[in-house]
Amino acid sequence: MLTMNAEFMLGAADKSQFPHHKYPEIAFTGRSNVGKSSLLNSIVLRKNLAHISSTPGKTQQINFFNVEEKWVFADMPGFGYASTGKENREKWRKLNFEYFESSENLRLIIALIDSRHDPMSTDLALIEWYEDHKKDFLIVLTKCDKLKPTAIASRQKQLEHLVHKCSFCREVLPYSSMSGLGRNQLIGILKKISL
Ligand SMILES: Nc1nc2c(ncn2[C@@H]2O[C@H](COP(=O)(O)OP(=O)(O)OP(=O)(O)O)[C@@H](O)[C@H]2O)c(=O)[nH]1
Ligand SMILES: [Mg+2]
Repeated sequence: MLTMNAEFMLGAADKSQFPHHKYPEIAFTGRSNVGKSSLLNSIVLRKNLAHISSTPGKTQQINFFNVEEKWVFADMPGFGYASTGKENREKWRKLNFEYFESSENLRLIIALIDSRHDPMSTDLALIEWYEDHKKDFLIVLTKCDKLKPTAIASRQKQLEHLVHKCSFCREVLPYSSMSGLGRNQLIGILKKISL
């Protein structure tokens, strides 16, 4: 498998820092520790492009990466980390929604959900928001290497049922950054995206 060219562009802690460029943007969202940075690294097949952390909730900015001069990936700050205070939650909300609302190049939001757990209320609220605001999104079930095939299938069914009335959900994709499960399908989806 070929690695992809990928370059860190910048980290944005507020709206004034969002980058301007000519590529379609893909945003990676989900709770802290769900595996956003690992997913990003697994797509480009580089271990350390996006910083992987065992301490959740560290990244409080949106990190932008130019990939293959084809896409810009936005690694969003994670949510739901228990020790994050009210002030941080408010900052997180503002940064995320300002980005979703103002990015003209945003073409797909990848909503990551840990395949081992039920989705959190924040996951569901975000999905509802994407649907209401007509934002194309894709649900990626992470860390599937930790589950048996039957458990993966039932988690996939659960999520498919949750979104069965959504017009903007592309699909629910089982994924593992470790085994590569789902990578080819995901790249297939990315390749069809244009501005
Ligand atoms: N087994 C397994 N572990 C994974 C997988 N993806 C991520 N992890 C582990 O989950 C932990 C968190 O991964 P990250 O990629 O840093 O998660 P994140 O969503 O970027 O976290 P924040 O940036 O803190 O929001 C790390 O210890 C990873 O090694 C996967 O597909 N399989
Ligand atoms: Mg991360």
